[in-house]
Order: sequence, then structure tokens, then C-alpha cells
Amino acid sequence: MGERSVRDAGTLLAQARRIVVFTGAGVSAESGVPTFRDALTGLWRSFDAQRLATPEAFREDPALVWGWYEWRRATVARARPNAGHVAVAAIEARVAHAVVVTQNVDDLHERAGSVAPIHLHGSLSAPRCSACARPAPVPDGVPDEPGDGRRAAPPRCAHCAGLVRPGVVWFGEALPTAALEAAVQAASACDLLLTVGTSGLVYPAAEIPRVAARFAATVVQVNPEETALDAVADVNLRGPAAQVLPALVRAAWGDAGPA
Ligand code: BV8
Ligand code: ZN
Repeated sequence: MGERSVRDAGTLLAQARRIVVFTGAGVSAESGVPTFRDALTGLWRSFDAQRLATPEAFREDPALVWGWYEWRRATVARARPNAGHVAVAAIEARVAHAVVVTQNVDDLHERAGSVAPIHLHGSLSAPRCSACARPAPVPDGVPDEPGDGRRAAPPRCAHCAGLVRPGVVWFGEALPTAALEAAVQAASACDLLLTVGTSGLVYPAAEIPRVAARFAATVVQVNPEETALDAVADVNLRGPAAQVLPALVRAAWGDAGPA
């Protein structure tokens, strides 16, 4: 990642008045939370996430799917926000109109100090009844040593005894309307969108950076690899989030700490 490009991107960041930070699984990778796509640690291949993250898989084998989400919840509970998450919170603290839109279902942005990130794909900490949709309590404590993909019978709803499901958006399910509308609204009104750690392949979330570009915002991408969003990025910072984001904040405001 060229020094010049970080400096240039820092200048653009400092000049921006309305910023959207759009994140994917890559921003949590350096916290030890596997991404969907990373062949080495990714769940995509070992668990075939795209098959497991569906209502059909839950109907077919609720214990396997619930066990997988409990494994992920335990991994996130043991993880710590990394310097990338902290830098995102620092951007929010400095820019009056900064909106964080995430595809991630972990709470690492919140634990790093982000005030109200928009979760387009729900959250691991919002289970609900699969029958009556009432919110269900997050199972207390953290499951013990997370065995890979261990099965675990989902709890039953206290109201209707229906199976409790993870509060995430599965493939084939609609995104929460309010969250998607807020994200599109922020992307259409921003003057800079920073996209971090996403392959930009899952829709409609992947539309968000494209909406910003259509409304003539500057798009800055942070990712160690090429992605589908290279086509819309004005500046491509090739590198890991926990290294690039603090450098970007320092280039913009002189330090990486919150205002
Ligand atoms: C919908 C929550 C309609 C669950 C997720 C063809 C067939 C079937 C379906 C479709 C199709 N074409 C389109 C669709 C629709 C489908 C879709 O887009 N499929 C894709 C695969 C083509 N979309 C849907 O089904 C959506 N719903 O369309 O509904 C509808 C409408 C009305 C009414 C009813 C129905 C719902 C999609 C949401 C699915 N749920 N997550 C869970 O987490 O278990 S998606 C999940 O995968 C993530 O949330 C994320 O969005 C996506 C993975 O993407 P990334 O976050 O980008 O992560 P990824 O692993 O891919 O990439 C990681 C990146 O990080 C890489 O680029 C890597 O280089 C980078 N990285 C690695 N290390 C670092 C790093 N970056 C920075 N620093 C590092 N250190
Ligand atoms: Zn119920």
C-alpha cells in the first residue's frame, strides 16, 4: 500500500463532511473472527456458509445451524475489537455526519465505541422465535471451548415453544427494511464512502458502495485483495484493516485516537 495513496486518502477523509463507513467480515479478521471467503480460516468452505446460512438448513437440521451460530457467538465473545474497529470509532468521533453500515453480525464495532452501526444482516446477539418472531434471550454465558461446528439444540420460545433462531438475515431472506433504507439514504447523501473488508458480492448490501458512487461520492476501499468493488473505488488501499485504518486516521487528523 503506497504511502502517497494513504496520504491522499487521508486528505480526502479530512475534507469530507458526510462519511459512510461500510464494513464486511474482513474488518473482524484480525480479531480472529473467520471471514466467509478467506480460504485459510474461512467458514465458507469448511462449513459451506452459503448453504448453512439459510432457512432451509435450519428447518432441515436446527441443531447443526444453531450450533454453528453458537460457535461463532463464542468466537466473537472471546475476540477483541482490533485497531481497525477502533479507527472506525475514531472517524465517527471526528466527523459530524458519519454513519457505519456493517454486513457483520458480530458486535465488535459497538465494543470499539461505534455508537449505532446499521446492521444490514442482523446480529448474533438478537435471537428470536422462528414461529412467533418474539425476541428470545441470548443464551447466558459463553459456550465452552467452541468445537468446530458442534451441534446444539436451539432453545424453545417461552411464549409459544417455537424453535429460537439466530437474529441474522439468511440467504433468500429480506434485509430489515429500516436498516436498508437508512443505509441507502446515508450512501446517497455522503461525500465519501470508505468500504473496508468486503468482497462486495452479496446483494443487496453490495449495492451500498455503488449507490454512493452513483451519487458522485468518493469511494475509498481498504482490502488486502482485489474485490468486485475495485471497479467503483476511486482510491484502493491494499492492506489489512487493522494497519491501514489507523494510518488513514493519522494521515487525516494527525493521530489515530478518538477526538
Ligand atoms: C435476498 C448474515 C431476496 C448471516 C449474510 C443467486 C443465487 C442465490 C441467491 C442469490 C443469487 N444472486 C443474488 C442472490 C441473492 C443473495 C446473494 O447476494 N447471493 C450472493 C452469494 C450472489 N442475497 C440474498 O439472499 C439476500 N437476500 O436477496 O432476499 C428477497 C427479497 C425480498 C423478500 C424475500 C427475499 C440476503 C443476503 C444476506 C445473507 N447473510 N450474513 C451470517 O453471517 O451467517 S451474508 C454474509 O456473507 C456476510 O454478512 C457478508 O455480507 C457476506 C460475506 O461477505 P463479506 O462480508 O464481504 O465477507 P467475505 O468473507 O465475502 O469477504 C471478506 C473480505 O475481507 C475479502 O474481500 C477479504 O479480502 C477481506 N479481508 C480479509 N482479511 C482482511 C480483509 N479486509 C481487510 N482487512 C483484513 N485483515
Ligand atoms: Zn414464539
